[in-house]
Amino acid sequence: MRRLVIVSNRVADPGRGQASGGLAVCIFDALRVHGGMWFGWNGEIVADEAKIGTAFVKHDSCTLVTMPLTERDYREYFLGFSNEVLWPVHHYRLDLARFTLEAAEGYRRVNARFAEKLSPIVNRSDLIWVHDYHLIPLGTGLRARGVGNEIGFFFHIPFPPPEVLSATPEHEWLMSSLLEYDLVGFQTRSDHANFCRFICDFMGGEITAPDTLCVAGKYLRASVFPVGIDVESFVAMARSPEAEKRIHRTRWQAEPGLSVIGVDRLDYSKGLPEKFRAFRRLLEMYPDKSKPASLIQIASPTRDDLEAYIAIRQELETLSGAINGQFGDFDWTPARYIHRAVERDTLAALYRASRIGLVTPLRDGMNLVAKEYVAAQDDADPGVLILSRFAGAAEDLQEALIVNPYDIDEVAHAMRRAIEMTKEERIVRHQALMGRVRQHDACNWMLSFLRALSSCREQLAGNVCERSVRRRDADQRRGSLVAFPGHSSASNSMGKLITGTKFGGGSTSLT
Ligand code: GDG
Repeated sequence: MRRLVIVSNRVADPGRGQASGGLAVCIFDALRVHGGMWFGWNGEIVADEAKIGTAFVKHDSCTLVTMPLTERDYREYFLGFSNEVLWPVHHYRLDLARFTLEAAEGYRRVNARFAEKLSPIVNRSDLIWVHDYHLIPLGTGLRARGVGNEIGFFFHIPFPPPEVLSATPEHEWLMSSLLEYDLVGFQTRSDHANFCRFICDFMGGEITAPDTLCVAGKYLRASVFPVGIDVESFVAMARSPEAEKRIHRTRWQAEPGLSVIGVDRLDYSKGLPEKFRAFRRLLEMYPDKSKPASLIQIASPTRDDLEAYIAIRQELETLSGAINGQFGDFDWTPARYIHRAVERDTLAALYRASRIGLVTPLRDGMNLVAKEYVAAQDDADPGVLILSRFAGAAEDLQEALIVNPYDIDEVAHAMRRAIEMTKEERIVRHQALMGRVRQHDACNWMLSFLRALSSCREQLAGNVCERSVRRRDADQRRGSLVAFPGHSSASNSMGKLITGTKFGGGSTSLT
């Protein structure tokens, strides 16, 4: 089996088992299945750039290779360009984007350092998979250091329409760095369509075959790979004896009415204030202070050094306080807002104990919480998923109650409908949703991406591509003539690089 090298901004420690954040969750799931190496930041800050070294830790089937950042890197690369420029722009929030030259420079610097530290430990047969917006130019840095391997890139976040994206200073440079990857993956068809439109309308490129794009003589593949969850382990977690006990406790202590669960990082993209307002509207819809439902909102802390995140926290605290002040009673706290991360098995139990899963982001790449809520339900008496049409998950999970999260009345009415929905209708919807969650699970996501990545060069074999010539030159500079991993001299028509070597049994083990 060819080794998989996953690169992401942050490497989480699998031993700690409490990953809040979709990227960490799905990379755990991918590495559990495949094994390999995971390279990235260890979450630590050091004072001096000279002290940055890489540490190797073996963990079951995977090796974690990590390094720290400096305070300046954290400020400029992580908070600055990644989270005050790319994150808001990709979530259609141009009003929140803050661009500075220092941040852009920090982003380039840290990406170059990732390339410098990673390139010497890459084997020629490795498949390299780079994750998310922090590392868009990493492919360019690796190519410049002679890495000729197949490299894929996956956007966990939305890819906005070109008219929005082009508000990012540096967008031309960023977009042309994507051309150094063999494969670029997206969560949804609409993200993919936005990307193709950017390539064709703003960069003068063309679509030469399904999922194949050409810009100025460079070819790349771009496809849709919807992220999923490890369904079976989530189902097992939600049905474990510990979960049963917790569900029992939760129900026994339950506030009047049904419970509604929300689980989101405390991020402005997740639509939390709108969700609270919709919940307040629901309470207003019921006469005589009857108590139709209670909301539990887990809002795990994230990026809380940034102004926009401090503001949303304050807004939520005010809103939940106002709802409880207006509607609460001696025996009832209608909105419980928990601003900390909770254990994963607790989440599973809370999902299962809740009649409504309320997932209403204003914009989201996919949203794993929607899939986890479905997987946790009791097949014989399932709850109802209410899902924002602006979550990537809505492209697939059409049997949820699909809502516009900006429309407070519509979301409140969907909650009312869910409260009143018959068990028969809930079961029919749940069965369909569960089928879709199983169909696009974590394993499927990973394997379909890796299969596409390992066959990219065969797919592009007929195209004369300037990139392959540059790779050949880079390989020659490294003093060796190598075939692209997994291809014999006879089958490698891309770069016409001749050896008889086959690495690691080729790509077949991934298929
Ligand atoms: C990004 C994209 C895309 C949340 N709170 C706690 C906790 N979580 C877990 C959830 C879920 C994950 O974190 C959140 O994933 P999402 O997909 O909902 O959202 P993002 O973090 O924004 O993820 C997103 C994803 O990447 C994958 O590609 O779907 O669109 O934005 O698994 O359960 N986990 C624990 N405690 C918490 O308090 N243990």
